[in-house]
Amino acid sequence: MNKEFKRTLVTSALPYANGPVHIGHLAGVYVPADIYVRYLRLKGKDVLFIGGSDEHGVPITIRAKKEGVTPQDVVDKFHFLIKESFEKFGIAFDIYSRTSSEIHKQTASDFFLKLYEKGEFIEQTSEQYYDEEANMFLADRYIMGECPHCGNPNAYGDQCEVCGTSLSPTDLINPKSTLSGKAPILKETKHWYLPLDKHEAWLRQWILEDHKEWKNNVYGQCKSWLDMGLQPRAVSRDLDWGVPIPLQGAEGKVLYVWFDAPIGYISNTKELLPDDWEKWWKSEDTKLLHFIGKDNIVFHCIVFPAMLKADGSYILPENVPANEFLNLEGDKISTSRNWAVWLHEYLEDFPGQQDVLRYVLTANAPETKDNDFTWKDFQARNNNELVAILGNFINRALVLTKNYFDNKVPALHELTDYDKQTLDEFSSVKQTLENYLETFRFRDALKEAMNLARIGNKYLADTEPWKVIKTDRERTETILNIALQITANLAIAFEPFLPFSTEKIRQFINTENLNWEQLGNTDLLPVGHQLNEASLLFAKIEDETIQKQIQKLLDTKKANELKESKAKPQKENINFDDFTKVDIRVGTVLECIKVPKADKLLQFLIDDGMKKRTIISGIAQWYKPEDLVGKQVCFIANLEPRKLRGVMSEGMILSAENADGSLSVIQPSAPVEPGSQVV
Ligand code: B3M
Ligand code: ZN
Repeated sequence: MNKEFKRTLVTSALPYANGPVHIGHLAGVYVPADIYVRYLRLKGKDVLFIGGSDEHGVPITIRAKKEGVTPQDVVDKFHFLIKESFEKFGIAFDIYSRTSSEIHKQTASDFFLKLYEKGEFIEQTSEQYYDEEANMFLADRYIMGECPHCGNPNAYGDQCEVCGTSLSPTDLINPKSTLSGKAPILKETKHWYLPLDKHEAWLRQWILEDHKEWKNNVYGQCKSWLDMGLQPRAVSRDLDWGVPIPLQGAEGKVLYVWFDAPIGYISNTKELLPDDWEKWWKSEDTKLLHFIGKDNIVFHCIVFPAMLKADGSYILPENVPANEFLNLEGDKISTSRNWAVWLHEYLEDFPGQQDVLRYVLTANAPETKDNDFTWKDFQARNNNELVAILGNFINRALVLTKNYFDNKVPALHELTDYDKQTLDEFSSVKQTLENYLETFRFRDALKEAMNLARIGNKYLADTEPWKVIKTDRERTETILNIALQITANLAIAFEPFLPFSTEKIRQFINTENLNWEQLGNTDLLPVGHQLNEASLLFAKIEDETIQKQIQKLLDTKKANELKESKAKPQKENINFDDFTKVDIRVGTVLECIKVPKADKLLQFLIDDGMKKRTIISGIAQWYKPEDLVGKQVCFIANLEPRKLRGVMSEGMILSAENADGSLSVIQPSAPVEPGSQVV
């Protein structure tokens, strides 16, 4: 498809305002989108870059409940944190708004209504779990129970996190509502469905035939969805957080978050351009591009296009350059396990070094497969590439010009073959870079830009102006003129990737207006042009700094292991005789009091079938004295009596110890005679 477009509308996935953003977000979506947009702007193209927070959905309501605040409180907190992180990393949105805005609610509501009125939905009644105590239908995430595949007792209604199987709530054995802890009942509820099956034929043609140029990972995923056959998808939910369904009798129902979120791209455009938004969404000469991560492919390539088509007045995306995932030090990035490099923390730990992260994430972007971020690689790329090649070259060119020529661009004299050869290498750079950028191959584009700096670095190393100056001033002038032209080219070539550093370079060379078309020109800076004072662009990152970051991750890993360790290593084997030496029995608790001046100890009086015995137990942190009175407990009857806090304790009550150290007393599953032996 080599259609000419008048304008480009770039959207980037709306991150859930349910937590801060991390390097995975940046590498997968926002840096690539930003590179593309900056490139188009530098070319003088008409482009709009839309971002925003996705503020609906069940995880946000769960977080709110857990923290005892409203969902709006949750999204307020994270929306602004996320927005700030993006700003600080130079992600140059034209607007970064949010789906809890009025204009969004109105837009999404109208969108639904139009489809409803056109008869684009089907209505279906089904049975869903309902919590009678909380008086509400339960979203899948609000139901827990036993996984039918692996027996994990804490599987969620949509997925078992132990074996990874996708579930539906009715698959769970012994389902329980996480709101009340009670077993939910099945109750009828009505929902609206987008019949994707009816859209299958044109989607097949549009993607599989007309868009063979889409990235392999995207095309492949779409093909496998289409080959499996599309099913109707519910676009409503029983929930009290979201965009209300604008129909009578639909009280307590909202739009499904994946229905309203992509409409957020439209509402945010409308918010920015209230009078002019339509040409961006409805005109055939607009090129619409969605930058997303791989988990969002089906929504952007199949569901949202079907919604747009059902409306009938919108254009469809021209491409969806989705990326794969970035891992961190070999493990999947995970918000809940705190396995991430958070952008707001990076900004604190590496102030002013946003471009370093942008560089590393682009050089190592997960464009065609999942990739790994490691701190060692981060350090190496900074020290060996940004500092040693790009920074070093520019610094030498500028410092030498200052020292020898009073910070003015020196004259160009006769060129040697080597000079010509060096300048020649510039002539094809623009085209090569464009080819990569236009096809979303940002890693290759960055490599090409770095190659320019390599050429410059090598040129100075080979020509050695610091030696030549001693004998040949004219020749030195030529060398540094060429080095400065290369510098100006680098300011253009790197602008999409390293906006902060290129701004500095432009400042050093005292040239504000550079545009993409000038790339490859070797007369960008006129002879005599006054330069400014330069400073270092990049600083070496020391081992110590990297070690600190690695240690931070090791600490996280340790904390997670502690949380997740289900079992301590097994003790050495014993024989049966050893076992029978231990006399474990069941007794009934008659009385229980706190041991004075001992926070951890409870004193029990136990009916052991023969007599009343006193046992001291260190479980006061987890049980109140009255909790266990009348209950049965297991205890070791033949443990040597010993005095604790002045009281003789005749045995030991058995408890199970959780990974966090908390204790839970062992009890028989049905009442037994006091004194019964545990065998
Ligand atoms: N919030 C999911 C995600 O962040 C979702 C994207 C919406 S894009 C319209 O992965
Ligand atoms: Zn399972």
